[in-house]
Order: sequence, then structure tokens, then C-alpha cells
Amino acid sequence: MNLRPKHYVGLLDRYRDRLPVTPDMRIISLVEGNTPLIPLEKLSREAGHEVQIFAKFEGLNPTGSFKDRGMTMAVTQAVHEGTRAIICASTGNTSAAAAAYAARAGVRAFVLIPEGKIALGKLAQAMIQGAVVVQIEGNFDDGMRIVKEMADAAPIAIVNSINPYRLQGQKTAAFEIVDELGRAPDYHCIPVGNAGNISAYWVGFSEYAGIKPRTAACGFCAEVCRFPQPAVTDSRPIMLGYQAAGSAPFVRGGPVEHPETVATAIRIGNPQSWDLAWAAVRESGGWVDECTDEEILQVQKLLAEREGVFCEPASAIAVGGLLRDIARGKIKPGSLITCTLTGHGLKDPDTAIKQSHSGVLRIPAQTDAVKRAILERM
Ligand code: AN7
Repeated sequence: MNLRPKHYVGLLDRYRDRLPVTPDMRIISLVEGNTPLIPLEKLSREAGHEVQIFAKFEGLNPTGSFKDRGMTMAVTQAVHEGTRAIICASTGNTSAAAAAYAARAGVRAFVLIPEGKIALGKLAQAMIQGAVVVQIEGNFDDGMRIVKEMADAAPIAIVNSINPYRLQGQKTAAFEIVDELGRAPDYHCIPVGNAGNISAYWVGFSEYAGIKPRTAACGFCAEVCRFPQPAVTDSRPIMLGYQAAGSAPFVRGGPVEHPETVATAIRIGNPQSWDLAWAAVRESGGWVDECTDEEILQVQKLLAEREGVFCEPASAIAVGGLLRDIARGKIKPGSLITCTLTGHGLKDPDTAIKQSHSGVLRIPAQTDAVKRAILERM
């Protein structure tokens, strides 16, 4: 007998056969996942080489970023283990998701954020959702170090992506892409900060192809996920990771001590999933490259103006890097390409307004003046 509801109730339910979900678990969910795969028709045409580009718009998750996928799994597991409190370091989105799922579960959330370098929307989310917000006089990497030390000292669950349950939840985005396209894309483009998400996608794409990736994340998955499940597709994409030039440890070949970028979400110099991410890139035959802040903002605006898709700066980098690699001839003509837009543009209204002020006209409140202004611009 099928006891599952007919309507969509979240990714832990939809993909429970491939996740560490047991029947006795209380599922903590905001009905996350099931995000749209939006064809970027104009950008594809303009890029040429007969490419087809799709955006997996993760900004449409309940808290506005892909973090919800990992958080539903991590908080469900933490509550199952009897945890009363969760903690994370965050550049913003993880803290927003942690606060929301903690509220849902009825546990306390402690979030460590870098002072002054967090987008306004994310701060608002963490605050109103009742998390204890701790602004540290340091950056994300400082916060991460402290969180790891704290968890040894107190009975509290870390919900950063070093928690393997986070990656398990996040791998479902790769499942959705393949389910939607009916095949794996040829390339998948993704921003890289702490490097958990690129690792999770690789696990997801690999599992769907019936292949066990040579990564520790899948070692974990083999224990709890009853892998292998039946293969759904026979191929995996080439993984392309993009970093902000001022915060690009994977491009530099080692940690960056003072990371800086307008894309504050990925202002991370010492990524925790270093080995997993490299395994994903190497095993897939892909690469990691960087974009300047200028390129990031330009492409954020391009996506908004030309496609009507408003993502945050850190997300735009996936498309920015891709378009450049297409122009350089690094992408096979005729390819089917997916890009993860990791977070919603509304997260960071300050940055959006700052680079769009020329779009606002100031005129007297008179019909004539308005008419003239409009007719001049038709
Ligand atoms: C919009 O919230 O690390 O490479 O603390 O918010 O898996 O870290 C955010 C990361 C990309 C990078 N895009 O993903 C945090 C945090 C957005 C993000 C990333 C983040 P990872």
C-alpha cells in the first residue's frame, strides 16, 4: 500500500530510498526542493556553439537558497539523535536555513557570522527566526574554526557542510536535474565557497549513474544509503566550479588568508570540503576557475535584465564563468549545460540597488513630466 501523500511534501520524502531516512524519524521540513530548471534561451542563443543552458534556480527554496536541502536532512538527523541545539558558522545563507529549520524543530540555533560582511536579507532571516546571532570580529574561516572547537565542548550539533547529512540532502538537486532532463547534462556549473555543494552534486550525479565516486562522502553514503540503488542514467556531467578572484583558494592551490569579494556568500579562504571538491572536479574531467567582482556583478545584471532571473552575486558566478569558457572555446559545441543559481537576489538588496541606480528616474509628480519621460524611452 502506498502511504505517501500524492502531493509534493519535500525532498526527504521524494528521495527517501536514496537518503539516510528511517521510518521512525520525525521529518523536519519546509517542503524544500523541487525547484525549477529554467531554460536560459537568450543567453544560450547569444553564447552560440548550439549550447543549451538551464538554470537550476535554488533561490526558490523556502529560505531562498540551496542550504534548505542540506538543512532538512541535517536537522532531521540531529533531532532524531536527541540534539537540543544546533550551531554553524555562516556567510549568511546557512544561518538563515539553520534558524528556520531549528524554529520548525523547536531546537535552539546558534549562528556565527562575520561582522559587517553579511547580506541584509540573510541577517534579517536569522534574526526574526529566533536564532542566537553571534557576530564575530573575523571572517567565515574564523567562525568555522570556533564552531568546530565549540562542538567538542558542548552537546550541540554542527550543521555546516562538514556534517555529512548536509551533503546527503544537497545531492538531491542533482537527482532533480536528471529527472527533469531525462538524462545527465554534459556540464554542470556551480559556485564554490566552502565546497560542500559541488561535492554533494557529484555524489548525486554519480549515484544516479550507478557509480560510486571515489570520495569520502560516498563512503559515508554506502553505509547509510543502501547504495547502490538502480542507475537512472548512464553518464555524469563534467563539473565546473567557479570562485571569486579575491577568494579563490582552489585556483591559488591553497588557503587564502584574507578573502575578499562582493559575493559575500563565497567570501571563504579555507574551504572545509577541499578533498571532496577536488575529487569531483578531477574525476569528472572538469576544472575550477575564477571571476572578478566586476564580471560577477555584470552577469548578475545580465541574468536579471535579459532572462528575468534575479539571483545573488555568488550565484551569478556559475553563469559568468560558463559564458567565458564558452567564448574561449573550452565547452564542446552542442552541449547541454546546467548551472546552479544557489541563492535568491533578494538576499542582498544593497548590492542590487547599488549597481542599478541609473534605472531610477526622479521627476515631478505631474502626468506631463511622466508622459515625457516614458515616451523618450519607448
Ligand atoms: C548563495 O552560508 O557557506 O561551496 O555559510 O550562500 O557549498 O559553500 C554559503 C555558501 C554558493 C557556496 N552560493 O557553496 C554559508 C555558505 C551561495 C552560498 C555558496 C554559498 P559551498
